[in-house]
Amino acid sequence: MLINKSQIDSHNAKHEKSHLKRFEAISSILSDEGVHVKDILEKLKSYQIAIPSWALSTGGTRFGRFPGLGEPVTFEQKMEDIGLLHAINRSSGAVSMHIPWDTPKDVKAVKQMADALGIQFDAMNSNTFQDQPNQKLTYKFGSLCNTDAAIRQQAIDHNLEVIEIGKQVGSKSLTVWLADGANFPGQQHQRKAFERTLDGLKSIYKELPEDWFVFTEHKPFEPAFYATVIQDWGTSLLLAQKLGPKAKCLVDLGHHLPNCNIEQVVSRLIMEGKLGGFHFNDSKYADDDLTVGSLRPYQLYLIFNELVDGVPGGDLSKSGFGWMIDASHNTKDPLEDLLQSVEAIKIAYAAALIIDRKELELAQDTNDAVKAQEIMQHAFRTDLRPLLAEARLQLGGAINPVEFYRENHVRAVLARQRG
Ligand code: RM4
Ligand code: MN
Ligand code: MN
Repeated sequence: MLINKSQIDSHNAKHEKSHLKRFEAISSILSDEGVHVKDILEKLKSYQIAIPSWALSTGGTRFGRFPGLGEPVTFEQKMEDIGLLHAINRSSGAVSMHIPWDTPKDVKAVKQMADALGIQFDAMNSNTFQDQPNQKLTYKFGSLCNTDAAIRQQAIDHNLEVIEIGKQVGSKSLTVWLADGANFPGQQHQRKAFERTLDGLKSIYKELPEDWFVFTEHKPFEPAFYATVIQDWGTSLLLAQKLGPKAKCLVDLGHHLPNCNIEQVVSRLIMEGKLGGFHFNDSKYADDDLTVGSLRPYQLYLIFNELVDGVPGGDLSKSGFGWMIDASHNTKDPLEDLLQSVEAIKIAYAAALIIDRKELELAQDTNDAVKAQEIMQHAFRTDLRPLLAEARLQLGGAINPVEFYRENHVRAVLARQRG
């Protein structure tokens, strides 16, 4: 299914008047506050968030999955769905591929399709956390950390294959998330498991193209319930430091123990030049993979505050970091959920851009906690949705993405086409 311009135009025509009223009101308030609205619009317009190829279908839990209608089966259909999202919100112009879930039969054709839809290839994701049909050796006791050298080699070879596919589509990075770890105390020699993992990553690092990065993604538990090998950002940073300048750390928001100060982790990683990118989601407990911003929008905003502060000019599209949504939308239409997630990310970004940084610094330097909180919460509580809508409008997207999706019965059309 393709979204045509007349659908977008008729949606926007219906909303334009009320949008303009809201946009002009907030623009004039922001200008009075010394904010350059045009500059913010440009930043919002150029900031793209990658959709992982596995997020277009309804997720599940280990207890069950309740798939919806019209879900994509082939990688081409997944690309088509990302194209739909991008046509609606003009902010989802990138895909993050997972191998082997989405190994394309014809890489060239997939690249052509992406080009036609205006979609870039973000980080590649390897998978050594499951056994695939016809796989020689099992990852039951880990991949890169495994005590068996042949299994470690199999995992290394898989990652090298992923890089090869990535090169063909124009990706520039590889994300390695390992399920490696132990379920029982004493099961695994902690230091040796780390050293074997580091050795494996070194072999992968050696084969990285010049202009590529490798990201390690930490996670404190699950599927290993006693200890994972890359359990937190400390271990991830250690690996990145030992590997070299092309190794960085990927922060999945759900991969932290409750109450972890993620914005501080982000700040430290930027400071060390070791932040690689994000997997956005939200959670109450751990790796819940809920819609971004559905539970802790303030935390998300604090993370963007660190990003805007840490990236020159606050222009995140030029940061080189990877930006991906990693959510599961168990009971929602995945496309609607992704539209909501992208919106939440951009709201947090916009709010971080309007923080009065000079005043904030002054408050911090004079230990004025009250003033600092006023400044931070003022930006957070300013309704910036009209800016997002305006950015979309300028790029030919829909003023109200979810409403557009529903008005045009996108899911019903997909269901009719795909069954
Ligand atoms: C993990 C992690 C990875 C993702 C897998 C499917 O929890 O978030 O990024 O590839 O799930
Ligand atoms: Mn993730
Ligand atoms: Mn996860």
